[in-house]
Amino acid sequence: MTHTDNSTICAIATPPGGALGIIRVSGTRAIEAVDRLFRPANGKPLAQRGGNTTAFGTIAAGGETVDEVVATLFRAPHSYTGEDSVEISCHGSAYIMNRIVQLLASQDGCRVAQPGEYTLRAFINGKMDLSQAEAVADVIASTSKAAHDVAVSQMRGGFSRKLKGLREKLLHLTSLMELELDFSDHEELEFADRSELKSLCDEIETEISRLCNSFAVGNAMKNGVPVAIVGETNSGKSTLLNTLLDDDKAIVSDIQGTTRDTIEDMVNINGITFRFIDTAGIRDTSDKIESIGIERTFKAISQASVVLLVLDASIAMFQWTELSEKVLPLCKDKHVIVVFNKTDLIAEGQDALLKRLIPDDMATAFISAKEKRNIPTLQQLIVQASSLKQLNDEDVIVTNTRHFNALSLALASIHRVSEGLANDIPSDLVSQDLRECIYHLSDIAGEVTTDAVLANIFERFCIGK
Ligand SMILES: Nc1nc2c(ncn2[C@@H]2O[C@H](COP(=O)(O)OP(=O)(O)OP(=O)(O)O)[C@@H](O)[C@H]2O)c(=O)[nH]1
Ligand SMILES: [Mg+2]
Repeated sequence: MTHTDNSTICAIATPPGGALGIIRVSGTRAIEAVDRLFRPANGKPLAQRGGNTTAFGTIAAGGETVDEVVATLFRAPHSYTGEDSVEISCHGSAYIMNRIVQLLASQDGCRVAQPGEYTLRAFINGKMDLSQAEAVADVIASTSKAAHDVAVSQMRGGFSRKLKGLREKLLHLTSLMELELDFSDHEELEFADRSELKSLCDEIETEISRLCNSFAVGNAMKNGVPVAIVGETNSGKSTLLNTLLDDDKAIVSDIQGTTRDTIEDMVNINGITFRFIDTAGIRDTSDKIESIGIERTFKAISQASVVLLVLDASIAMFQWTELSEKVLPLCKDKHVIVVFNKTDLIAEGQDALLKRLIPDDMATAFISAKEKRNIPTLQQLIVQASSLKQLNDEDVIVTNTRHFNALSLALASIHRVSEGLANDIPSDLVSQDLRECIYHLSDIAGEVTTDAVLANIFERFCIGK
C-alpha cells in the first residue's frame, strides 16, 4: 500500500483471544463516526470533550447494545497519526470487535484500514520519519530484549537524529565547496583550504562507516547471533545442541556421521538471541551425501560469528591437531571456544593436561553435554564471545537492510569525495558525489523515497498499526 486517502479509517488493533480489545479510528470524521454509536454514561458526546480524555459508555446501533466500552479521545495533531482519533476499548470477543468495526466502516467516508495505514499517516503527517516508522514494525516483531532495545531507541529517533547531524555536516561541506566554485575565477581569493574540507569529509566518512559496521551487530540482535557447533563425528555436537536448546531437536546416536545436514534453532541467553547451528561431523568420507553435509559445515563456519569447536575429551589428544588445522584457518575473524565434551569419561585432573593442547589465549570449556555438566559456564563464554553489550541510549545500531544498503551507497559516495579532494579533482565533479551522498542519507528518512519503496515497507505491517 503506498497511498492513503481522506477516509476515516478503523480497524481492530489488538490480537484475537485477549480479555480486552481495542478498535482504532482515525481521520477527520473519527469523532463524529464514533459519536453516532456511542451512548456516553454521563450524556456528553465525544464532540464536546477535549483531547487526551476518556469516556465510559455503550456502543449501540438501532435497538442493539453491542458492548460497554471506554473511548479514548485524541485530537489532531496530538495523536499517533496526527489526525483526530478515537480508541475504543471493548471486550475481546471477536464478534464484538468485528461488529463495532462493521458499524463504523459502514458510515459515509469511513472504511477499514489497510495494513500499516495508521503508521503511514503518521509518516505523511510528519509525526515520524520513515526510519522511525520501520522501527514501529520492528518493535512489534521483536522477540528478545536486545532486539526490542534497538527498535525502541530507533523509534524514539536516535537514528534519525544521527542522520540529521550527518546531513547538516554534509550541507556545510557542500556550501564550502560551492563557495570555492563560485569564486574559482578569482585566483587572488583563497577559500576554504582543501585540507579543511578533507578533514570534515573524513569525519563524515568515519561516522557513516561506523553506522555500516553496526549492521552486523544489529543483524545479530534481530536474527540471533550465529553460533556454529563444529567437530569430528561422535564428539557430541548434536547432544550439545539439544542441551543448549533444552529440546530434542537433533538426532543423537553413537553411529558416526549421524548428522548429515545443518540443523539450527534459536534460544535466548541473558536477553541475547543466539542461533545455534549443529553441523555434520568433519571426517574423510566417501559417502556422497555426508560429503555434501561436510561442505555445509564449512559454510556454516564462514557464516558464524562464534564457533564452538567440540572435542571428545576422552580422545581429544588424537582429534585436536587435525581438526584445528582444518577449522582454525577459517576462523580468523571469529570467536572460537574449544569445548571439551564427555568430561564424564575422563579421570579427574586430566583437564589440566588437555588444556595444554591448545593455545593459552583460546577460550575453553570442560563440559558433559549428556550429563548437562558445566553448561552455564559455557553459556557465559558464548555470551562474552557474542560481544553484544548492554545498549545505552546513545548507541545507534543499524538493523534494517534497507538502511544498511542506503548507508553503504552513501559511504561509497563520500569516499569518492574524499579521494577527489585528495587528488585535486575539480570541485564541480566532487560536488556531484557529495550530492549523491546526501541523497542516499535522505532516502533513509523517507525524504526522497519512491512509492515502490514505501509499498514494500508498509506491507510488512499488520492491520491496525
Ligand atoms: N559419555 C558421554 N557421551 C556423550 C556425551 N555427549 C554425547 N555423548 C554420546 O556420544 C554419541 C554421539 O553423540 P552425538 O551428539 O550424536 O554426536 P555428534 O557429534 O552430533 O555426531 P555426528 O552427528 O555423527 O557428527 C552418542 O552416543 C551420545 O550419547 C557426553 O557428554 N558424555
Ligand atoms: Mg550430530
